[in-house]
Amino acid sequence: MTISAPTRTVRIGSRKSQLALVQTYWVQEQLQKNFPNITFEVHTMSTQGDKILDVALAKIGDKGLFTKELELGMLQNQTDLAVHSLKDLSTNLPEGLVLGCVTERENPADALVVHEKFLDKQLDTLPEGAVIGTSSLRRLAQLRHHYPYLKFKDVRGNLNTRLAKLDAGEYDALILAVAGLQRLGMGDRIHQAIPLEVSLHAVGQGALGIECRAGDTDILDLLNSLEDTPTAQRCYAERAFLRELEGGCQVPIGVNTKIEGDRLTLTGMVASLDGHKLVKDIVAGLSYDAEELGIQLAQKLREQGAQEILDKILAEVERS
Ligand code: DPM
Repeated sequence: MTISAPTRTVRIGSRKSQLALVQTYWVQEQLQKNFPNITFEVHTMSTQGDKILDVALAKIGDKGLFTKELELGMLQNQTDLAVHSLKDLSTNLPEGLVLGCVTERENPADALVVHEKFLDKQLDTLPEGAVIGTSSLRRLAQLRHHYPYLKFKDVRGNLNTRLAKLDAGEYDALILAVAGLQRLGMGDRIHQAIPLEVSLHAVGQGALGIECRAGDTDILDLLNSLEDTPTAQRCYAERAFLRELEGGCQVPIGVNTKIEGDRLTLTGMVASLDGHKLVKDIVAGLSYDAEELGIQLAQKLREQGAQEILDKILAEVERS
């Protein structure tokens, strides 16, 4: 079967959340534009992560929480590709599946969203004891490091649920991804983009990763048309860094990357949950060597104690 055959239908797997659907419909539209003779269908599925809403993310672990059912769909030939927020996609994919492309990244930063009583405040000027909602260990550890006088409280649920809890006064502020808020048309809730000096973002944040079967060259050709090379190189460096540290998605590991000409700069940090220990370093080299740079940075941070920090967190999360 060739991809130009007018009868071909390509089945796209997606989670059902509002954000997932916005992202998937965007991918469908781009593919439809690039390949008008192919029919692109969206198949929605619930993942484990959508069902377990009452347990802190850190405790349920992260092994494919938001991706497993979508991956099974491809392996069982019910779908041909799956659209993910790249940051939710494990750095070790199941046998038989590959990262087919990485799309152009939006602003990868974290955002501060405040209750109306704090509209005149910034992260720096929130009062002692202000309650910040987040269930990201990465955000928690970095903010505790910089603002030890703030309070932190877990928050789950989709964006609308979280914002409703904030507006109802359960929290004084939330930390959310700029990209997610923007894609849902809620960019006006972004009170402050958090500076990178305070919070390094998650690996792959702000980019979409599209997964497909290894060796499915028809699909890989289609996905190639959506790849943004600079974003892909940055994300390959970030993912190699995370993979090398054997961190899942739910660990206090943050990154930032820049590409200037053919040079890629990767900054990374690992922090303890109480924010007391934070190791951070930077590497630079040819963007062509993206994965090598990620591995180098992981080794550098390990020499500064990153492994001990991570081992301790793993033990703590298992015990709790
Ligand atoms: C992962 C994390 C979170 C999501 C952990 C982290 C945030 C959880 C929370 C791996 N996935 O960032 O340290 O704060 O409770 C998620 C969001 C997006 C993709 C929402 C968000 C949108 C942004 C994007 C949940 N996954 O981070 O506010 O596509 O990068």
